[in-house]
Formats: sequence, structure tokens, C-alpha cells
Amino acid sequence: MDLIHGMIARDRRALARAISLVEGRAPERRALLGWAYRHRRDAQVVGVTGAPGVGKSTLVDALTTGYRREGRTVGIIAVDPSSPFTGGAMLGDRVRMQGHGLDAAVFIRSLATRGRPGGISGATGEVVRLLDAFGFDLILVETVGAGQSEVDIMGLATTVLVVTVPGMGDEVQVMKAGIMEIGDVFCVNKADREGASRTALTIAMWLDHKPPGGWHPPVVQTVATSGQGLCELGGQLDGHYAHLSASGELAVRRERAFLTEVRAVLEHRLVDRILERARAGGDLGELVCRREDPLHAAQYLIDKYLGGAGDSA
Ligand SMILES: Nc1nc2c(ncn2[C@@H]2O[C@H](COP(=O)(O)OP(=O)(O)O)[C@@H](O)[C@H]2O)c(=O)[nH]1
Ligand SMILES: [Mg+2]
Repeated sequence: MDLIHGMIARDRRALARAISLVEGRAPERRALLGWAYRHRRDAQVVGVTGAPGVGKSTLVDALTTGYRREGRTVGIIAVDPSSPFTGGAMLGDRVRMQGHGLDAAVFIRSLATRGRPGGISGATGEVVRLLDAFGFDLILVETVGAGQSEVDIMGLATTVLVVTVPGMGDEVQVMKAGIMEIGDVFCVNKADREGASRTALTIAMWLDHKPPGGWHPPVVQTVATSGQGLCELGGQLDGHYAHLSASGELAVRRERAFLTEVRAVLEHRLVDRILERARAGGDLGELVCRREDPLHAAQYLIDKYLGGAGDSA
């Protein structure tokens, strides 16, 4: 396929087109992903997550500046739930990242989630694969930290960076249910504001509850807009990667990422298949009419269309 030749020749337009085809689930998708898997380079993938407005995009931009200084190439994916229609990045992200827009060693792509639960991590994983095979040294994935799909996406990362801001320490208890658990490096951004040290301390204290041994997640204070603390943050991200390599945990994470992708494909396919058949068979309308509880309705469909393969509700 011409597109694959383009990817091999490191043609960015070919990469952009390949991503669009994969995202749009075009027929070429299989060949592209097959090629990407065979030519994987297993680049470091840093997942950057946290609530909207904490400064993730600004941090990604500043980290990228640092990586470029070291001569490393960077692929960036922003998973953007806010644009179900345009499929584009928030204007703010575009403007902010513009500094790297002309740098051929940096590639930025925004993925719209388009309200596809379960499909989000699938598409993201596939785009990570394309960027990896294309040959970027480092891949940064920015997502808004909320819910299971976020945790799933972070399953694709070798290193998870959780971003908070001063004052959010009090919310640690709430956050820990999800994203806090999977953080490898923590960052209190906007440290130019009051209370950064206290928030950092709260997070550090919470992290002390983690079982000892292995990697202990550091908490770094940063000011993304001025670059303060960015050197240390970059160092901790690299340090975590070095730890993963040395301890053998990197292989475990890669297996986990692989399974995350398999799972995403399965979810997508099975759910689609069951719903299609149920719709064609008139079951959906009937279930709605009967107004049984959703658990029973789902179990009925599983039993009927998966031959009772699902767990009993
Ligand atoms: N004061 C201060 N503002 C920041 C800092 N980092 C980011 N911002 C600002 O916070 C706003 C949101 O940043 P953005 O990177 O878009 O956050 P995101 O939604 O997490 O990606 C922007 O106006 C940034 O300029 C910081 O360290 N200090
Ligand atoms: Mg952002």
C-alpha cells in the first residue's frame, strides 16, 4: 500500500492520512495496524491525565520543548471529549502547540471521543501504534482524568503522569478511586499559586499508603507556563522508564497494553454484533416495551446471542 511506503519514508502526510483511516475504521485499517505491529519500536508512551484546566496541554508543550532540546522526536495525542462534532482539538490546544507545529520532529494529533464508550481506548491504542511504527522516540497521550475509559487509555502508557493543582489535595480521596491508583509520577502544576506544597504533601502522604517496594511515585511541583520544575519532571519520567526496563516490569506493562487493545476490540465487536442482531430480530424494541431492568435485559441478549457465554447477572 502506498500509505505504508509513505510511513516508511517518514512522510507526515501519510501518517496523518493513516490515522484518519484508522480512526474512521476504514477497510485499510487492518493492513495499516498489521504493518504497525510488525514494525513496532516499543517507544516510551507517557500518559498525561488530570482534570480539565490543570495545565496538561501546557505541560505537554513544555515537556516537548525539553525533549526536542535533547534531540528526541515526539508524537502527541490529545484525547478530546469536548468536540463530538468537529473531531478537532480545542482551539486553545492548537494555538498553544503551534510553537511545535513547524517542527518536523513533532507530530500532534487530536482524537475526538465522539461519545464512543469503550471505543475510545481502542482508537487511541491504534494511533499510538501508528506513531510508534512511524518512529517517534517518545509518545505523549493527553486525556482528561475521568472515569473508567481514562483508566483504560492509561493502560496503554508505559508511564502515567497524574497532574493536579494546588487545592486539589483535598480531593485526593475522591480521585484515588480511579486515576490516583495508576499514577507513576505526580505533578502539582500551577505551583506559582498558593498551597502547592500542602497539596504535594497530601498526595505524598496518600502515596505512603501504597505497599513498599518497587517504584515509589514522586510528586513534583511545576509551573508549566514558566518551565519551573520541568527539568525535574522530565527526569522523573525518564527515571520511571529506566526503572521499568531494569526491573523487567516494562514487559509486563507491554503485555497489559496489548491486552487493553485486545479487550477494546472485543468490546467493540461483541457489543456491536449483539446489538445488531437484537435490532434485526426485533428484540430491542420488545425489551424496551417490557421495561425489564437493564441487567436482565442485557443477560437476556447475552444468553440469546452469545449462547449463554456471559456471566449470570
Ligand atoms: N498560573 C499558572 N497557569 C497555568 C500553569 N500551567 C497552565 N496554566 C494555564 O492554565 C490554563 C489551562 O491550561 P491547559 O494546558 O489548557 O490545561 P488542560 O485543560 O489540563 O490541558 C491555561 O490558561 C494555561 O495558561 C501554571 O503552571 N501556572
Ligand atoms: Mg488540554
